[in-house]
Amino acid sequence: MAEVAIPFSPFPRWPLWKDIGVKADKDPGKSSGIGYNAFHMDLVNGTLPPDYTTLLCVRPDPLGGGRSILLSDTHAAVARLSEGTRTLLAESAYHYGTFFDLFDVGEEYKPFPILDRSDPGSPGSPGKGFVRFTAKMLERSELTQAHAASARELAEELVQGQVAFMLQAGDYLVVNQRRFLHGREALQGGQKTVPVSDRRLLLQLFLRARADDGSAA
Ligand SMILES: O=C(O)CCC(=O)C(=O)O
Ligand SMILES: [Fe+2]
Repeated sequence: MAEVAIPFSPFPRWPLWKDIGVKADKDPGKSSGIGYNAFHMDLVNGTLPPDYTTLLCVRPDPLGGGRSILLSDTHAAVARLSEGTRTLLAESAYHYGTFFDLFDVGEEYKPFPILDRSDPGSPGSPGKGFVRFTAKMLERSELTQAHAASARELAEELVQGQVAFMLQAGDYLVVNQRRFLHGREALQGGQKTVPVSDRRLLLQLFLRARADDGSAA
């Protein structure tokens, strides 16, 4: 991957390849949880989210759940919205999650705009700033009624371009965060009957685009 972009670790406490196992007692909607991990951008509340998030599948869920979800194209979905909705999405009125002990992803962005019109994009995707979206904020963040409604409208457009597929052992998913969002369907019930060492396991690596890279679209 170092040929494509620069691997880095936003989490100083974790190794470069962060493992995502299965913890039956964790918040089911989060990384390593057993439930639906709603579609999102990683590090959505940093001023400089990773350009790419990548997931290497070491072991799929032996019980058959946990398909990966990909949604595209975020900019095409935005273009289908009304100007009024886009104006609301461009306001700094959204927030999600905590920002703690992170490295190389900028400052905490709170509140943030979903459409960041000040973001010039990356060298490979000029004019394509991040669409800072996480479906988790629809459930977990307090938003004004108008901003929540706009975010829901965008979510409805985004799911038009949703696909789900099972990562098999050895499969490697590379997600350009300027064009795609990602998530995970719930794992199959009964995870507590599976020994921890046999449960689904992914390794996650983040990448930063090179400043001189004109081909990373
Ligand atoms: O479990 C998965 O397939 C995805 C996990 C994820 O999106 C994350 O940890 O950021
Ligand atoms: Fe993620």
